[in-house]
Amino acid sequence: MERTLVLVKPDGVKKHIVGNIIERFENKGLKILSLKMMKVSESKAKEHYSVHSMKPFFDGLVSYLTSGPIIAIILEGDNAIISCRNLAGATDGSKAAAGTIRGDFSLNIEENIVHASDSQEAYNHEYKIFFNENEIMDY
Ligand code: FUP
Repeated sequence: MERTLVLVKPDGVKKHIVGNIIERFENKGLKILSLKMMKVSESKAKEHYSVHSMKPFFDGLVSYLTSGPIIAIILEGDNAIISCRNLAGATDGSKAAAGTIRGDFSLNIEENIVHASDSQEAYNHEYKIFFNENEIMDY
């Protein structure tokens, strides 16, 4: 059984599509192990996107993730990582296939509605930024 971290980013929360997004993951068969709404600090945003720290878009990415509340979710299921990546769609909303979250709700790469871990290593790095171990349900 695999786990992954999904974030509904500030634009997703502002568009009132949190329920729609969570429903897609639940319909797929993924189990919610933890879920919270939070305002991301600048230091947490920088840690989350540390792999991009040298990229020209890094500062914009950090301001975007800290621009309003997000929903952080830990999901579990067989092949959870690739399954959530497929539901999210291509990084750039203008290129993401219709039917995916980004394909349906995003027009560009800067505001692309969701984050989903892209590997086991990424998940291991990311989930600790948003959750304590005792917040992850065992059921
Ligand atoms: P993804 O894993 O699909 O979220 O995409 P990346 O890890 O490649 O990028 C992380 C975030 O950086 C994306 F959600 C959007 C942002 N980004 C840009 O703003 N410009 C770029 O050229 C590439 C990524």
